[in-house]
Amino acid sequence: MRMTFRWYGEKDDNITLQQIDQIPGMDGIVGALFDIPVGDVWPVEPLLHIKEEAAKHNLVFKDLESINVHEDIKLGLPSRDKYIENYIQSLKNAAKAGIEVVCYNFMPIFDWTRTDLAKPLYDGSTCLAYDYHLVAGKTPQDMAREILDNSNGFVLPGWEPERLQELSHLFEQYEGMDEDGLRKNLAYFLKAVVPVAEECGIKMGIHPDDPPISVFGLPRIVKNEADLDKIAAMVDSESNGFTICTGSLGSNRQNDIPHIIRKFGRQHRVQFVHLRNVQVHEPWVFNEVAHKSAIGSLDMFEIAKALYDIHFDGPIRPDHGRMIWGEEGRPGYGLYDRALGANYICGLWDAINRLCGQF
Ligand code: DNO
Repeated sequence: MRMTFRWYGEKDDNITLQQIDQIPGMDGIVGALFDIPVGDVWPVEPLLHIKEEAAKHNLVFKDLESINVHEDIKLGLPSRDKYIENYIQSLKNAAKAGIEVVCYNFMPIFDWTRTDLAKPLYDGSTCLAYDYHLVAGKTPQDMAREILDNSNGFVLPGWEPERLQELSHLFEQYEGMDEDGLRKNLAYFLKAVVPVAEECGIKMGIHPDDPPISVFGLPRIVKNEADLDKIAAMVDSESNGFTICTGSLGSNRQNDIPHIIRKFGRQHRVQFVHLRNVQVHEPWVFNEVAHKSAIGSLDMFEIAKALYDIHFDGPIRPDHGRMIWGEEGRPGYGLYDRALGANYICGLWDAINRLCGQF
């Protein structure tokens, strides 16, 4: 595996590459071009620039999160072909810059959603949390406003202001679309994009819906094993793969993550892994916690063991961390707790490697 850390770039991150390099066991960064509007082509040069900067700090840059999919593609509008062409060009350019893995999602309108970005825990740390009781009675606008107002001045991934300005219009456009309708649009996209990804050596990994349940009546199609089966069947290629995000899938206790990893790992469809622990209090009421198994609902050892068993050699990143030790930063993406998470995962991996001793 390649241990990686999500980095928002020189302009947008308060964490430096040097700090990331100082985290034991860190191999690389996961990056993106945050100033390119969704749907436009990503050029090669700025990707090469990130690669060079990362290399100065002994870090590789092979993983993108995310080239976001334009809403017109998800909606299946006639204009989608133009955006698909652009997506294909972005993949080709990414490949020229040495990118191997591209994460994306197919969630209508909202990317991840939370009802609290700074829920206090018993020890004074804060974390991201979701409670479906708190969504009832809220409008999408309320939710968007709350998330943007509480982001400590940072742009949050997937919450691009230009998209959110059009919320009401977007909701109208999705009226009447069910899961099958959205699935058809994903299949159309994948049939066009995956052959090119395969040709240029890129593995695509769709990110699960976060949380994996319909929010505000919008369809969601990446929630569980059955959904992943349907996506895998859309295009028979390793480049049509998955980002296994344990915090997203794991917020539904019905999802058996080690089993999902083994099953899709055998098909060589696990391309990227986000490791995060969550404490699930009741269905659709959960908060994020430190990575250590005993603290949350997920057995991180079993998850790491499943990854080891499939000989996973792609990127793993510690996902959302809490805010600890007085840090102020982008919610979910502070330095300290993610660094602790990476160290914990490396410890698990070393121990499994020593015990099973294969690679
Ligand atoms: C949130 C992230 C998501 C993720 C996208 C992938 O913190 O996990 O924004 O990057 O859903 O496309």
